[in-house]
Amino acid sequence: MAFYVGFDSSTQSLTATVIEAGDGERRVILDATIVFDDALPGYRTRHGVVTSDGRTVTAPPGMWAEALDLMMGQLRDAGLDLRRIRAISGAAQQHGSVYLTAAAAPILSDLNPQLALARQLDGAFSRAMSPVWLDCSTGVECRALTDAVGGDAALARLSGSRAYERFTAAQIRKFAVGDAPAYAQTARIHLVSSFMASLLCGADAPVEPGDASGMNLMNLETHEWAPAALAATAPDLLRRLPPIRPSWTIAGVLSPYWQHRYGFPPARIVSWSGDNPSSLVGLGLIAEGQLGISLGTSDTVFAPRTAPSTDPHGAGHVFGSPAGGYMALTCFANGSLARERIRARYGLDWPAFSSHLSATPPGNGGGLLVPWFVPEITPGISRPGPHRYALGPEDAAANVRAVVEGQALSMRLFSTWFAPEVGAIRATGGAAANREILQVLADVFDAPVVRIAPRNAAALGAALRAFHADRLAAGESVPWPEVVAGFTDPAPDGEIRPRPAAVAVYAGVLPRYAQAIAALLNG
Ligand code: XUL
Repeated sequence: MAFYVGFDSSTQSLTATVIEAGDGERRVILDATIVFDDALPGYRTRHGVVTSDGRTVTAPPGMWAEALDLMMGQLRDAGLDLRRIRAISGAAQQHGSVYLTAAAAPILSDLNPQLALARQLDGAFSRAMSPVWLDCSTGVECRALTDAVGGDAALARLSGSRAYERFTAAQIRKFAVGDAPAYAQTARIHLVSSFMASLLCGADAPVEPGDASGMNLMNLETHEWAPAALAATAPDLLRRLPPIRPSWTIAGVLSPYWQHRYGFPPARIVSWSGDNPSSLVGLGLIAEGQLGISLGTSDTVFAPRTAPSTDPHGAGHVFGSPAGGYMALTCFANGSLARERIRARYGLDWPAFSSHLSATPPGNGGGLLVPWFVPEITPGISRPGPHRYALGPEDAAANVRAVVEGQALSMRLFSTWFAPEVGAIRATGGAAANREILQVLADVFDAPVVRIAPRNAAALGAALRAFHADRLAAGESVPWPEVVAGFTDPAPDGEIRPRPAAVAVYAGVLPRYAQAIAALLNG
C-alpha cells in the first residue's frame, strides 16, 4: 500500500507524520519532530522566534528550510521503504510570510544534492527575517488597510477577518513602506506554507484558500485576490503573490534535489495549507456540529461552516476549509507560552503541574487569572500583563488552576459567535496530552472532549490531504468521511466527560470572568 507524508512546520518545531493508506489497513507508521531551538541553536531563536522590541516577532526562513532538510534525512534513516511514498503535503504556522528575490527561482530549481539546502539559499531572500503570527507591530498598517477598504465590517465581509496585526497584508505593507528598496527587490511573497511546498517542488508553489484567507487579501467567496485590499497594501503586489488554487492542487513533484540527496521518489507535492485548516481535517471535523480545540503555542478554537458568516464583534476569523466550505476560528496568543510561564515561575515539571490541577477545586475558590503574559490577539491587548483576582501570586497550585481556567473561559467566551451550543470537542496540540487540562475544557464547555490517537492533527491532516489529492489526481474522488475514517476515531481512553457539579460552578464563573475582561478593555 502507498505511503503519504504530512509535515507541520509550526512555531517551535517541524513534525512529519507518515501514514499508510489505501483500500486495506490504514495506519500511522511514523511520527517525528525536530524542535528548532534545540536542533538548530545557531539561529538563536527562543520558542522558534526572535522577539526584538516586545512587538516585532520574526523567524529566520533559512531555519525552516534547514529543518526540512534534517527531517528528510531522518525519514531516509527511519528505515521506511521510501519508494512507496506517493504524495507529500504539509501545514504551516499561519500568516507568516517569506520574501524571495528573482534569484530564488533559479536557485530552487537547480539545487546541488551534495550540499545542504540552507547553504544554497544565499541571495534568495529579500527580507532576512520573516514576520510571524506572534507579531503585533503593525497597528498603523491595519488602520490604513481598514480605512481604504471601508471599515472593519467591510474588510471582514470581503476577506473573512477585520485587519489583524499578524495577518500578511499588514506585514507586507510595513515592509513595502519601511524598506522600499528591499520590497522592490522582492519577486515573490510566499506564506510559510507555500514557501515550504516550493522548497519540495524546486519551483514556485501556489497558495490555497485555507491559508490564503489568513492574509486579509483574498476575496473569501470567489477565492481570488481582492483588488481593493491589494491596492491598499503595497504597490504592484499582484505579480508578487502566488496564484490561489484549490487546496487539492498538485503543486509539482518532489524535485531532483530530494531524490538524489536522500533517495526519495518523484512523489506528488500537494499544496500545503495552514496548521489550523489542516488540523480541521486531521481531527475529522468534516461536517458542521463539532468543535476543534488546538492547545499549541497558540490556543485555537475552530469548527467547519457551510456559510462564510463572520464574527459581528470582529474577534474571530472565517477561513476557507481545505476540505471545501469554510471554517470559523478564534486564536489566543497566550496558549503554551502562558502555561509555560506559570510552570517555570513555580519551578514545576509537567507532572507536578497536572497534580496541582487535580488537587484544586473547579472555580479555584473564587481565584481568577486573565492570562495575558504576552500581547493577546483575542481580545486585542498590546500591553501584556497577567491580571489576578482573589488570587495570591505565591500559591502555586491555585495559579496553575487559574491559568488553565482563564484560558478555557476565554475560549468559551470568544467562540459563542460560531458555537453557541457545543455537542462535542476534539482536542489536539501538545497540551492535549494532559487529561486534567481537558477536564477543565469539558467542564467549562459542558461537552465531552475527545482525543484522537495521532498526536499532531495538523501533520495528520496534511498526510490525509496528500492521500485525498493523490487519489483525485488519479481519477478517484474519495469522499472526505472516507478519507479520515480509521485515522480520526477517538483514542480508546479518549473521552473526557463534563462533571455536572463543575459545570454548574463554571456557569457562575463565566459572567465574572467576562466582566473582568470588559473592565480591563475599558480601563
Ligand atoms: C491562527 C494563528 C495561529 C498560528 C499558529 O490564526 O495565528 O494559530 O497558525 O501556528
